Amino acid sequence: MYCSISFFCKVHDFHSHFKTIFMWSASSGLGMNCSWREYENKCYFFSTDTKKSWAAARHDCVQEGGDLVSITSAGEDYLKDLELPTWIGLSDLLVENQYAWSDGVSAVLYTNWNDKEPNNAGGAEHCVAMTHGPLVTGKWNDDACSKNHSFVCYRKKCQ
Ligand SMILES: [Ca+2]
Ligand SMILES: [Ca+2]
Repeated sequence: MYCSISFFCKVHDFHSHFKTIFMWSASSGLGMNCSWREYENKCYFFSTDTKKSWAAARHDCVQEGGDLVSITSAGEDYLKDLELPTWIGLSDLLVENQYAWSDGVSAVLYTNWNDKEPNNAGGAEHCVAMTHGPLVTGKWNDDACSKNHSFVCYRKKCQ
């Protein structure tokens, strides 16, 4: 179930710098599937229950006016809400070992690879998912793009 921006919004401030926007449909009761959140002037969607291939996940994000998330700094506060592994917008689909963000804009200046990643296992790993590292959650792994994972979209504004 994918949520439309047209659903009702309610804003919660639960600590000083993190504003969460909960979205739900009053009539259909779809609320628990909806999770758009505003963080530092961008709007994120977390597909908690929905798992898709990297391309299908990206398609959903684009349909909603966004893209798979680009991570360009170490601001990872939202990781605590994710079910891992989770697709992000990074891939080397075009040229092996040359990673690019799917939004076509963000430069790959920051990376957070897990130990021994990216390893392009079997010569067939071209899409990047956040996963668990030995000590910290949110480390990156190149994975097979056809696997069904949760995903995070982002767009510039929530409304
Ligand atoms: Ca690769
Ligand atoms: Ca890998």
